[in-house]
Amino acid sequence: MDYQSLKKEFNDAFGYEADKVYFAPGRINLIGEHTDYNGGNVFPCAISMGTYGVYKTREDNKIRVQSANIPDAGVIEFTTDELDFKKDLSWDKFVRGVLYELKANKNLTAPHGFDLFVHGDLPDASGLSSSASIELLLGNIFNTEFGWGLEQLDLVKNGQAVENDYLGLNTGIMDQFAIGMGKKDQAVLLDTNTLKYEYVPAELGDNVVVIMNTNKRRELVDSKYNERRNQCEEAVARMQKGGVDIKTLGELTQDQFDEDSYLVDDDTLIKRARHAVIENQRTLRAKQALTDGDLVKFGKLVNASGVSLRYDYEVTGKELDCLVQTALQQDGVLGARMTGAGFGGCAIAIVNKDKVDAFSKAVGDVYKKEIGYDASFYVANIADGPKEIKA
Ligand code: GAF
Repeated sequence: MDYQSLKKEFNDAFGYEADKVYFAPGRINLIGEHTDYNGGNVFPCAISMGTYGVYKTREDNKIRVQSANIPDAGVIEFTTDELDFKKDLSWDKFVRGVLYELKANKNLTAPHGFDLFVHGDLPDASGLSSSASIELLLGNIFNTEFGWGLEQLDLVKNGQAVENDYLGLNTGIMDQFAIGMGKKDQAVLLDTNTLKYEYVPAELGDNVVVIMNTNKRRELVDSKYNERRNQCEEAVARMQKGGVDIKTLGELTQDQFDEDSYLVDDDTLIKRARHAVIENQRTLRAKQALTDGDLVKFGKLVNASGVSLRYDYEVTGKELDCLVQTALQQDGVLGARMTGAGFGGCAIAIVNKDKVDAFSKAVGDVYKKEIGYDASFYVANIADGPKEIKA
């Protein structure tokens, strides 16, 4: 999306010139899925698809916002004091939520109102973190425009607080961190227990990451997501009761889990915990494989993550399974798995760059035949975090 057309969209909505254009990316996760709320490792990257925000300061305390992605909502208007959560809010829940949490946690209040036009090119609810993208977009706009001097990590944590405390979704910190701390051509290995992180060049040789979108909206994802989280916490509680001294599953090696898993004593809980423990270790092995340039091994670990998410964590479904299984049968594919929360949304495949068109056509044809509607395919460009866009 280019600067001029974004400015024009603002002008059409509000009838005057905007001051500035900002951007925050979306993210893919290479490996380390459903580990972030288990104190484990994740290995995501920010991508060039994301959310744009066109901003103009106001002198009064009115906030007016409009989104190209939700045109029916029109211009939504409120004041800098009207931030409380209400069930019937549209996408303005993010604007209010980001300001509400900054007030609650940092005692910061918007000094004046603003007009804002938002336009995202991330498919909505598709597992590429459109919510975290808008949370970090808004956090960065407010921090710059209101001169608050917060660190990017503060804005990352604020985004997570919006999810957890304002919207009531028990997500981990991966999405906001990947977006806020994103770096061009780098994946970020994050230990969600300590928040220590390291950039790792996403050097894939002759290969690229292809995003495969099921175009299935993630229905009921919030309740199933929270259920998975509760199951992991219950597994930890049972191990603690049996005398194992841990706070999260991320503290366990595979061998330790193996020896103490009898304490969990429930087949579903054992499967969930086993995924979290092994995926956490697998993420470290995958980071090592990528650093060593062993792309074949990296691809196999990506596949293993997918198997575990499908059979132990059970967060895939027929659409994601169809894309991943079909992808793995194609020529020039090193690995494939779902990415993000699952239950629909997107998968990724690591594909030889000369074979992307043939790959997308072949997988797309099978998907259409089996599922009945089209999947979409995009090559992921690994990109920087939030920034201001200039003319
Ligand atoms: C969603 C959540 F927001 C993340 O915190 C993470 O748990 C992910 O699902 C699964 O790895 O994107």
